[in-house]
Amino acid sequence: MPDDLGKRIYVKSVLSYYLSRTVQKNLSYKKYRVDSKLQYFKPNFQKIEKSFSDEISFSLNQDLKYIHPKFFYDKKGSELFEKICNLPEYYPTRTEISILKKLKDELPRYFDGSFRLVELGSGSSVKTRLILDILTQNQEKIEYFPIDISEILTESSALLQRDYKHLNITGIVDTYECGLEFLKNYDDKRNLIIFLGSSFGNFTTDEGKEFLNKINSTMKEDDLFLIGLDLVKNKMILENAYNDSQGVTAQFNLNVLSRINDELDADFNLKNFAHYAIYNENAQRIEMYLKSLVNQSVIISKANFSLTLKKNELIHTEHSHKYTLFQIHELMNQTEFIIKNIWLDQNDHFALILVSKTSKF
Ligand code: AVI
Repeated sequence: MPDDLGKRIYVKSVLSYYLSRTVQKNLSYKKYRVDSKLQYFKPNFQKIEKSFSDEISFSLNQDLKYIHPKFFYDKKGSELFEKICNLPEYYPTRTEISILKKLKDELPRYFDGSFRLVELGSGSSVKTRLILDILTQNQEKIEYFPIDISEILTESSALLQRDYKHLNITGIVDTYECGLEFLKNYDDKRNLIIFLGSSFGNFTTDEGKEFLNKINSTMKEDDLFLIGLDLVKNKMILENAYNDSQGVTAQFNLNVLSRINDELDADFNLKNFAHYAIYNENAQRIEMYLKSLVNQSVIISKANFSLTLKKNELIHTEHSHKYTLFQIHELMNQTEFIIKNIWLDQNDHFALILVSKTSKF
């Protein structure tokens, strides 16, 4: 008879085996048809995931306390992130857009035949539109498959539909990994998968490699993958981007505590915390923290958990990795991708990398 922990691990592994099998068989997604041009798929089964409260009480109970960055993005956090993207100091968004604008003639050279656009994250943004504009140069009809865990994709899809008459949208409401697995078995059409905004930089090094391996394994031979990565640059430019003068990044960081207060009935006093972001040159990453300004204790009622923090103690909230071109080549090599092209902006601040699984093109 296994002990309690053993039992839990056993149940979890049986469940994850079951879940991955059901994904592979494509049986477990339910189709929701909104109209003739908009449908979406949602997993039929209930995903067994750790709850917000379990994750928070676990991560705040460590010697080095942390809150996973995925928790930034409640409604308020997503709005604040949109604001960050438009800040003068936050160069990644406008720089990536400037590169995409230059790809109008070059990117189609890699498209022999028609492609479906698959976006990791759901975009109603300028960037998705720029890619759609590029694809419409060669093909009249476009299929767009946004994959996003949040149902926000149904809202953003409606906006795109309004502006693109020959667009058929199929949203997949699931994690990127499961969504891609679903797509792999969906049909034989070729996919252009895009993962923009340097969101990849928020993974740890191991998570990142695992993620690229996963994408590679779900791609078909002649699919293409376009990824945006932020590059190593002057420390001041980097630190200013994460310490903007209007304090929006600080609000974004602190908002995660408001979220815990609201959703888990906690009593974080936001005045007792400060936003702290520095560039760690050795690790090549921005590290973002919430710094406790006093000795304090906080109760998180719904998690049945209380924590004490010393003055100046840090809660880690985000890593944002920056890469050199050499590292990008290495990373793609290690994860068995073949680089078709790398495009940079005029200051070499940001890179868009197009890769495939084989050297066929
Ligand atoms: C979403 N991600 C790529 C952003 C970044 O730059 O790492 C999140 C962010 N955090 C603070 N500012 C922006």
